[in-house]
Amino acid sequence: MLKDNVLKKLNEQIQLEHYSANLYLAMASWCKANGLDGSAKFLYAHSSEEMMHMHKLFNYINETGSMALISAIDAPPTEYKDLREVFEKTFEHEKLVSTRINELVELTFGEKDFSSFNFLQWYVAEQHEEEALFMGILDRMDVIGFDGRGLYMVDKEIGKLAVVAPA
Ligand code: OFO
Repeated sequence: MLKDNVLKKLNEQIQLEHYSANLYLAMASWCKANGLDGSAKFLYAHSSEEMMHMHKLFNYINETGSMALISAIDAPPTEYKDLREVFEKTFEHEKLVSTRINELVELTFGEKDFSSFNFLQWYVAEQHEEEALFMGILDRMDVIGFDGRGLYMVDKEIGKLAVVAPA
């Protein structure tokens, strides 16, 4: 069984991963509505990946004999100035997720809950990859630029990064 404070924070993380999935899904919809099919494809796939992150936490909590919770999730924004803003927001959001994961790691270590500490190492590595992924997209935008066919090229490049999450 998990300690109450660890359980509370793990359940909050479930809520955040769920929000991440909805945020990226809403962004995918904005991209699709604006003719940015490559970015829509990438964000749609990334939304599925966030659902996988959520399920992983959910299963872990239940395996310990504690109860995983699904709670209310805020509606994500639906309007963006441009594609650059979409990906600036993804990067900001991933940095927030990393902060929350680090806080959880610190808590489990302090509580000597080494099973949860060990479980969370997967998320530490994942957040490193995710921050690098989104930072890389912003860098690509800077290199290609948005002049002329720039937006088309950027969108095409982002579409190539779409990875379908394992079931
Ligand atoms: Fe992209 O964040 Fe989940 O963990």
